[in-house]
Amino acid sequence: MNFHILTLFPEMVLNGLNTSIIGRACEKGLLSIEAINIRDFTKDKHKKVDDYPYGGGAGMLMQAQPIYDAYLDVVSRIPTRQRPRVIYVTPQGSVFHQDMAKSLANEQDLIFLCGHYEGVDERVLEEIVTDYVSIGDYVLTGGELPAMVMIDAISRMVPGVLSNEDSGETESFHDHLLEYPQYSRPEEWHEKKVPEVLLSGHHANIEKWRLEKSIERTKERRPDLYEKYRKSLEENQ
Ligand code: 4GN
Repeated sequence: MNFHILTLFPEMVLNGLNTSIIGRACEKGLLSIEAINIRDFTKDKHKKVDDYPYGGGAGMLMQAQPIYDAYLDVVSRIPTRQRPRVIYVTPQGSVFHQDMAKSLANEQDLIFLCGHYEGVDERVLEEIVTDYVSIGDYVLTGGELPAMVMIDAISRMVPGVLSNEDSGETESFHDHLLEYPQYSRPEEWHEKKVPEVLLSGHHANIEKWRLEKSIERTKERRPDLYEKYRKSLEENQ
């Protein structure tokens, strides 16, 4: 998976994505992450990339030209098959979720466009964007953090990025359920004991306990998800 991020703050995204699991996957060659500085492509002699909105209104807009030329530069370096998907991160997009992360992980190349100021000239969005995606119903100062969130979620779905043990984590019967509680050493901490069943070595009982806890927790914290879980059980009968 090759990520290409069009941004005015390349160091922000690169610094945020070079640590831990994602950083190691880059070293292993499973992922590549490049940040393209949109400002490098402006034809303005003062390196300007923004201007006032026609019709008036607050703030500035990112202009079409530097974004489009940065996009053309990326596309020219991608092996020519189909047009790569271009994700514009915006509060006006469909809300990102795990299934989207899984399906985007099958792409060879993904281009992310990160906006700033009050937005981006609509005409360049019309020409290059294939997917409008949001990470939730709130507004941030720039698209970099949402892009990083999505890239992290997509990357962990790329085969080999997580250890084999971890990689089944979002599969099968765990669908629509929250994770069960987990415990590590010591066996007692602040007068709280680790649940007895987890020390029993009885794998069937442990699985049963974990499923019960997952269900309990989902019902309590995410009634909306619990409803989906209940419906999927009904369908499988
Ligand atoms: C995306 C972008 C929130 C999201 C953003 C989101 C930058 N805020 N919910 N802010 O995924 C104007 C130009 C706001 C770009 C945009």
